[in-house]
Amino acid sequence: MTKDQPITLYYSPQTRAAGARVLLEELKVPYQLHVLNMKAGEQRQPAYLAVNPLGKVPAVRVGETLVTEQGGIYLYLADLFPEPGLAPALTDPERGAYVRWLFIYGSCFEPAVVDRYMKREPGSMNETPYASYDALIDMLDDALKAGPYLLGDRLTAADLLWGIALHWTTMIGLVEARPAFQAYMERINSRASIQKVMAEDAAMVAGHEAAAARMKAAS
Ligand SMILES: N[C@@H](CCC(=O)N[C@@H](CS)C(=O)NCC(=O)O)C(=O)O
Repeated sequence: MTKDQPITLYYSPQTRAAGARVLLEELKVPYQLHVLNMKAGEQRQPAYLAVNPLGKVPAVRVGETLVTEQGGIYLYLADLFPEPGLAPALTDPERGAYVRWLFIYGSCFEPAVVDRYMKREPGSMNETPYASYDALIDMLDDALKAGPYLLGDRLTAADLLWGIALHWTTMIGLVEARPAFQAYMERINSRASIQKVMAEDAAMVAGHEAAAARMKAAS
């Protein structure tokens, strides 16, 4: 059964893979990290391109099953390990809102913040997959003002994804830290799982920088 198979998370610290690791911590399942040093370009080497031809993390392998893309990984893992209750069941009326927020993240929020980061003109509302940045951010604000979580009282895997995403996008000024976002981020980011992953990431990054510098000096 897939559920009892070993889990490998293809990982690099302080990247989008951190959220997938936080989810595994919250699901309380054993996993191993396959760490890629992006500062040394390991994600573009053939060994990793055989896992994800896009050279992007996260990717997760559970037994024979490989999943890439943050939304896909959250959806898959939270369903595979339902015990902590981070995924409304297929028959739960809240399943629709849950899946919507997971997909809004990848289909709307990521393109919106990347457009802003690249200072790209997004085009008209009907040309843009997220309509407009303001419409998207207002929709998120409305959901979080009602709070405390995206689905109301219930914490789901979608909150881990969004809490972490708001943390890095507000930190670099791509998204304004509206009061509802601030309160939500504090709620999510104070979780022990996130604190643990952030602390271990900081140490890992320092090791990667030193290794990349040694490789450069030796070349
Ligand atoms: N669409 C992917 C994007 C993942 C992504 O952009 N990951 C970055 C790290 S934050 C990456 O792997 N970059 C390595 C590279 O492009 O060389 C997802 O949502 O999982």
